[in-house]
Amino acid sequence: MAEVERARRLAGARSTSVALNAVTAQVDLGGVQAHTWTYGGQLPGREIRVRRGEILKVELKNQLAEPTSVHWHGIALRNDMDGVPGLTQGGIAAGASFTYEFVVPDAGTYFFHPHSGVQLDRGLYAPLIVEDPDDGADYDTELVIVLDDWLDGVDRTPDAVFEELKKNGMGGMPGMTMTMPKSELLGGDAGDVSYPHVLANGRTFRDPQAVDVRAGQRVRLRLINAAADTAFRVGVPGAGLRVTHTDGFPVQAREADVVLIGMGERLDAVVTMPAGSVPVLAVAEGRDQYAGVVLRNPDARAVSVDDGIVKQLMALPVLMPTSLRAAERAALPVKDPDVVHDLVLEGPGDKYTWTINGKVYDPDDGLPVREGQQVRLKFDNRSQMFHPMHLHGHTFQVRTDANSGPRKDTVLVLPGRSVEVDFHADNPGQWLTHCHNVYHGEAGMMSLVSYVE
Ligand SMILES: [Cu+2]
Repeated sequence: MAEVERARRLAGARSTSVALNAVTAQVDLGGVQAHTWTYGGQLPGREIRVRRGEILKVELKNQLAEPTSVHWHGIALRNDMDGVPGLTQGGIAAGASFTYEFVVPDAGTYFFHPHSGVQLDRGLYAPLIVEDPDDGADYDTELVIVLDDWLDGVDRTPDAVFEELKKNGMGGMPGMTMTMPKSELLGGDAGDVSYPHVLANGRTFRDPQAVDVRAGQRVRLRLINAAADTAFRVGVPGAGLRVTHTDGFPVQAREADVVLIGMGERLDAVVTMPAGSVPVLAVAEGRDQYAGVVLRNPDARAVSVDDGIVKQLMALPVLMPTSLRAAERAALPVKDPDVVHDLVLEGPGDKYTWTINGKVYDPDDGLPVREGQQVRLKFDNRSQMFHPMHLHGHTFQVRTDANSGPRKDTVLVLPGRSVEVDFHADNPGQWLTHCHNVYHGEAGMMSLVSYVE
């Protein structure tokens, strides 16, 4: 057992075992039927819930017709359990099984999904909630909401979409740029793919999930963006948000009306239930689409999720996660970096390539770091589209003037901007850093943070 893994294991740590089946299934998206790939036949897959410090053991049975893998997004786990085929393991063949087993070191809101092709844009995702024994003082109940953009089994498959993007190359089809979503908030293009639906907990706005909550109860929302190509504005018109965590880690609590959540990001916020019924509304940024989950007092009629409420939400100011500050207990010590790596983000090139430092992903070409170093990554976005840049196996602190940005594992880098993140190299292995737009990542926008001796 590696030294770092030993250090993570507490004597007598509790262990949780989960059986996970990757299977095709027919799912009901709320009036829309879709044939897709799922965990256990449901959408989202059933949540896994453990406590900080526990050992999680998951046996994945691949009942799909193609190889798959499971990546535990945001978890600082042992490298050989990170679920990246060709880097940390082989793909799990059709009909085969693989057992993931690792210590879950940090509490927070996480999720898991394949790291194989564009499978994430099917129904293969589920929440992973890591409880902190000290949690619960500032809320009464919690609600996990997973957001997604949807086309699989309705329109085209994600693989067909990716082929189309590559065929059309730079700039897409003639006239296509006109119809692609734009966003002032995101400073450019809001997406590369059009989706017939967006979903909250697997449901369209027409038939949303409804949850009973009594007036005055404080609900901890655990928001997860599992979309492939869509950022969401999320708010509760009629009640404010108290933002408490981003990407699992606590922040200095901030009141907000609306938050923006990019692909791969998570955000926790407490909402105090008013009288009647309110939606937790998620509006697809730059697109005319939305989804929601309805909160209602047991005696109230559920509010409908409709254009009127969307209009209310769109008039409210938006909090960007990068403007949050790490809570004192989550902040990393301020240190000068031992090594700085620049990552220039560009695309799309011919045949829809997205590059880092002019190159598409090459598992043999990494950004070297040494264990114990303080590392700075500088993401420099020279494209017209935002990129949610994700780092495996670590969380970083976003660098701000005051050096006190949020602890995160996924950070939005807007067009023409650069973002610096710092982390301590304390988890040896080969770790991807990549764009969490699944099409950008698959088209090359991935690089490797590579521990060297
Ligand atoms: Cu990207």
